[in-house]
Amino acid sequence: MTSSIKPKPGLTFSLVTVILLAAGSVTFSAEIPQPQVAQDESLNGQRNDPPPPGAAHFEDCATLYPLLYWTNAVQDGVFPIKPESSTDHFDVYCDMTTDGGGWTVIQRRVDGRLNFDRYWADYKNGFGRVEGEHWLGLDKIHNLTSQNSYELYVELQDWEGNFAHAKYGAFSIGDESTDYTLNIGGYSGDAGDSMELNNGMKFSARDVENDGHSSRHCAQFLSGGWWYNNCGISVLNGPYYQPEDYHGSNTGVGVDWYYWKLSHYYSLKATKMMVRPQNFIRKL
Ligand SMILES: [Ca+2]
Repeated sequence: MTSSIKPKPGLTFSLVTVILLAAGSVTFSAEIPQPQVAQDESLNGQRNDPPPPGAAHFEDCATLYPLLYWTNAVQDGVFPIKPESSTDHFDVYCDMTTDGGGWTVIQRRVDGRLNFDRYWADYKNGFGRVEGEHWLGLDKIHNLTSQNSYELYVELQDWEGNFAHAKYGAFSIGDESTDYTLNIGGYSGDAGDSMELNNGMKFSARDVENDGHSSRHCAQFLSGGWWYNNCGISVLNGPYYQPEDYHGSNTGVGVDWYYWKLSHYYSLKATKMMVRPQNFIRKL
């Protein structure tokens, strides 16, 4: 290692921050990663650069939250994490403000710039940019949700400025040998439960048909990867439509969460899926 090593553009880290935990006698030192603008065009694969200082400390955004809290630095942003079973660190978007914070975002739609009609390999590895529209990747979601008991928060926004959410007290997916089988349950919220019907289903993508519909290839028919049943009542990875595009549409295809609008013909404006350990405590 020489002095020629430069930090990656866009990455800045505050140096040592000492936190005196409530016990008083325990001193914990860590370098706190600051929110950053990710430079990666794609989430495919692992990053090759050395792990940023502090990255190895955080298995998800929930484990990072206390450090931000005790330094009065709680804010949403992009941070590096490394789940227990991951071979390397990677960037995620941390939602530190919704419903107590500590959420690791696994999917986000905001403006339709990113194409979600993709093949298995893209859904496996992830695509997009974590500070904007993206799919974190099935391997990473598996690594996250297999290290603890996790919950899922789904935030939805419509074109009239309304928000709704669906929270699931239990959420995990299997590894690729199971085709990322979905385990989900324990719904609460005001968006309606449009996902427990998919419990136990394998993931499907444009080139992999694992759905429960006997005559339709759901991932092709609805143009996005998902844990389809037959084909089901939620597709947050469906094609994105602007209001002038979807109004009057009778295709039933889009960014769909049936039980909020009680319709397959309303394509949502924004979605966010994020995970957090069930035992997360907001403030120490
Ligand atoms: Ca089928």
